Amino acid sequence: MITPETLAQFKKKLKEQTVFGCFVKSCDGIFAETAGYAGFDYCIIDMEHGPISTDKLQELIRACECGGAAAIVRVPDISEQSIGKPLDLGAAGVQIPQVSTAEEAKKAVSLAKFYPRGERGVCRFVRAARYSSLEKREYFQSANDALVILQVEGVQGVEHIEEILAVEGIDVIFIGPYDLSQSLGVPGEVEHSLVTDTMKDLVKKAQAKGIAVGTFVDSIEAGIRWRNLGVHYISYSVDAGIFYEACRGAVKQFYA
Ligand code: 3PY
Ligand code: MG
Repeated sequence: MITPETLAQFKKKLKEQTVFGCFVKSCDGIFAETAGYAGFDYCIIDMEHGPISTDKLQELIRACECGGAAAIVRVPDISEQSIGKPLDLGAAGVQIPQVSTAEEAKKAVSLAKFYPRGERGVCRFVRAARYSSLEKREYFQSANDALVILQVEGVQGVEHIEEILAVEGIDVIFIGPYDLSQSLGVPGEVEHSLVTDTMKDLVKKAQAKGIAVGTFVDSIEAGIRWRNLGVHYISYSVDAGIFYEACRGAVKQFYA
């Protein structure tokens, strides 16, 4: 389990500088564990896109903890089961896709927090509560510190950004550039000025409210560029993509 101290350190870094991580789609813990040994601050275990199931999720969260990366779980939707289960299994935070309105943002936060900040389903015989061995009050308090990361990645979300930013309990507004590019009518063109100008505007608005911004990048150059523009949660590529690039580079040199 991530300790309250490690989680607090992660949040401090997120506030003051930039944390870097990668997406994990592999069902085996090897990639998530290795990403931590390499120095990534977090992994996003992706249950929105890819084959990861709940029983694999437990192993992947443990692998993140072994390697030292915070285990963030991207859930498939805004529902009690999708948001509550990863937190019960000990995830450091949840990342929720396609948030378009303040109502959706409030619902997402509420499902991730216990009373008085929300209405997350209660069971203390779960891994996050060390199967009941954690003192009850301590569990309810520390559980509410888990990160809540909301993805704004469509025109509707962009239009409602001020109301979304006003919702209590959001740690990061994550801009999904691929879904945003589709929503803006330029699918896949994440470097199109329509996309990057919209993203820059969102970064400014979130910064004005003191909320960290995150994004996905599939190149190191883009990661550095967004970092320099004040994005504090940079999610670089995907385990399989990073592995592919490394293999491809080797093969190209061998056959050169
Ligand atoms: C997007 O680009 O839409 C994302 O969700 C990044 O993973
Ligand atoms: Mg997306």
